[in-house]
Amino acid sequence: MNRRQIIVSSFVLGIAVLLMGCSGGLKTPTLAFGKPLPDKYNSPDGMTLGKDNCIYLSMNNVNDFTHPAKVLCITEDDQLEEIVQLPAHPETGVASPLGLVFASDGNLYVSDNQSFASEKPGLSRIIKVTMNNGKATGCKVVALGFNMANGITTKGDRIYIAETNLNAGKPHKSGVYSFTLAELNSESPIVVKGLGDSHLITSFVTKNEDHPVGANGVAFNSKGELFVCNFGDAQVLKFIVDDNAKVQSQEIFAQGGGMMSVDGMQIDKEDNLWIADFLGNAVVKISPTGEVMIVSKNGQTDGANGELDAPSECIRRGDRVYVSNIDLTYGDNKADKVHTMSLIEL
Ligand SMILES: [Ca+2]
Ligand SMILES: [Ca+2]
Ligand SMILES: [Ca+2]
Repeated sequence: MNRRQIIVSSFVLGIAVLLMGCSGGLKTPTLAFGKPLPDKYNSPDGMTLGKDNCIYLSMNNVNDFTHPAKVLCITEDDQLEEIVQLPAHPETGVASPLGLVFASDGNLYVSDNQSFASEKPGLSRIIKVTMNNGKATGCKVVALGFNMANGITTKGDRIYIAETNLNAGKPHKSGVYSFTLAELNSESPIVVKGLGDSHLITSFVTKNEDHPVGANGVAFNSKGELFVCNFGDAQVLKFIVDDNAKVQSQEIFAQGGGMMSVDGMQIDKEDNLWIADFLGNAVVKISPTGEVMIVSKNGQTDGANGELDAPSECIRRGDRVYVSNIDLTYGDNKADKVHTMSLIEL
């Protein structure tokens, strides 16, 4: 290109960017709660909407594990309330919750991902928090042996949980386990064994060797179809599973489209998938037909003004989307001292 061509093409690019801005293509998030989180809440992650319309939130605290991990709720008027402090793992001395979900028994099931606390495989767990009228009445470990327990969801009398790393060499493999509530409520916890375990309903490969991070967000839509995020490949898989959690079919539902990764996922009442793109610093909406829309996105930041800062989960409540900025040191992100959640008005 000569100088004139460069000037013209820069001008055209400038107009295009301006038009995107004018059409309101990307939404600008603000600070949830109008201020940063206190140090005792330093790494928010998984969220689920309760029947009481509170958003239940895993406060993982990986940025400073000296503060114990808790489950909080975001009330309808945006107050943060503590539900329970989770039991520390006997070997690592911490709990490290990611996904959480209410099952049909009314109790909360929480993924405790110990891979942030120790390099030793197999330490991650499922913790059941017994709930009564919005109050936690106890915690019990109901399953053990995961390497990286991550997203968790439910359908009928079953729990489905993403295992982000099956620890099976190259290429990177991950998958989804399913358990009945009855299995999880026996006297002794279930111990999973990885590939070959009868509870593992599917396993798949992540091709991206720069980011060998697999199954992450998991969620069912209103038709009972199961969606699973494959983080490193920026890919969402769709599964048809029967009531016994046998996979009948699977396909790639969405991939790429501006997404750099797919971390936590929640599905709204209109069957839109809401996905946190950790690597892309973005919040993504995927329509029921698989159309990928980047709703909000920004560069690297500490998040002090409400920007997305390594977001790991987002959830819609009414016309607002709440975003957990886990702000974990990974990829281009460096954990910083400003702990935040973002809010996007639709
Ligand atoms: Ca996650
Ligand atoms: Ca931050
Ligand atoms: Ca950061």
